[in-house]
Amino acid sequence: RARVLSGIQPTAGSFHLGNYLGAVRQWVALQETHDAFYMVVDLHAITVPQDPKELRANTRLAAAQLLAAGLDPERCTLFVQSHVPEHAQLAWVMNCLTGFGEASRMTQFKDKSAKQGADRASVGLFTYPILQVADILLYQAHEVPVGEDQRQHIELTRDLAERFNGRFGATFTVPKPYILKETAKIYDLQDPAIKMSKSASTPKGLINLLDEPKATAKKVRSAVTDTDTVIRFDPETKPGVSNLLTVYSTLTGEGVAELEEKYAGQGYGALKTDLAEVMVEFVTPFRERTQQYLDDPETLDSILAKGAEKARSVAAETLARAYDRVGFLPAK
Ligand code: AQP
Repeated sequence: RARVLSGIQPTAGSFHLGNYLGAVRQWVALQETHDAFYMVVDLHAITVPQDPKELRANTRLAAAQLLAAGLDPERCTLFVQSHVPEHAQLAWVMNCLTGFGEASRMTQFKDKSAKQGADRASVGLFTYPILQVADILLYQAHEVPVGEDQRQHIELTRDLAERFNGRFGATFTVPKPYILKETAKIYDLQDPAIKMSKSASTPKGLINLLDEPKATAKKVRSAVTDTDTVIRFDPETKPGVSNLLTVYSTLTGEGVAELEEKYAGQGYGALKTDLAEVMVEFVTPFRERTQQYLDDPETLDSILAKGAEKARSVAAETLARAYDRVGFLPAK
């Protein structure tokens, strides 16, 4: 079986619809066909300041949401990044292989540090993509299921894997991004020119899966569309409507063309009302299942402990090989 690896930050509390449709949904599907490793990336979370108590609670909450979304610990390895110290240990080596200019070109860092003010951004935020390189290479992952915003980081991972292999001999699998075209980028409901994101979206444009279903339905019904009334998938000229059609189609399995036909001659109101209902049907059981996992922290923690053990056995082997190749003297 080919291997996949991906991670999600525990920072925001609730996952948003972009996280789910862009990434987590694919994780659930891939556990059936691949040797799948998924993690809650708490090391990445502290690249911006976190309250320790909240970070701990949000880490469990992220794991609970992943299980509620359909990850099955019998079918995949689910763990917390900081439980596997090899991530930080390989990241150091990767830091030393990365050019300063190369790291400076990462657009996510540029965007995020611009928002915080360049002087306030941490060095951790700057090197975060390199930690991500280590995350992926440790597991010799063939594919990395993510949203479009992560493509550049996967490119960096490929470059560094090739650089290491070229300099020290074949060590790492060179991974490919696994990005589904349809859901690569879910847009903000109020501003369909920007991606839905926990930091850039306004509360009305961001669908948090754990919000009150009623509030979510309201956000869908007040999504920005356009002044035309035709329901047609055309991301260039009708980004708002197209985004709604993508979400609708992915959640129900109905094709976009089918939906265009179903709503032909009807206004945007009908589409939005129905999508609001589809969304409520999706988030209601998701919230309940998440709560069930949270109510039983012992089971949750034991799932994560087993996952970490399995992840560590893979990561330790890769790290040992990489350290040997670099020329570190083995500890006796
Ligand atoms: N709008 C999106 N459309 C498709 N995929 C998305 N992802 C995030 N937003 C969208 C994908 O979700 C996965 C987890 O991302 P993350 O750990 O970076 O989560 P986040 O920090 O909560 O995501 P945000 O909202 O994108 O954060 P900020 O505000 O920091 O920019 C990734 O695979 C990502 O591609």
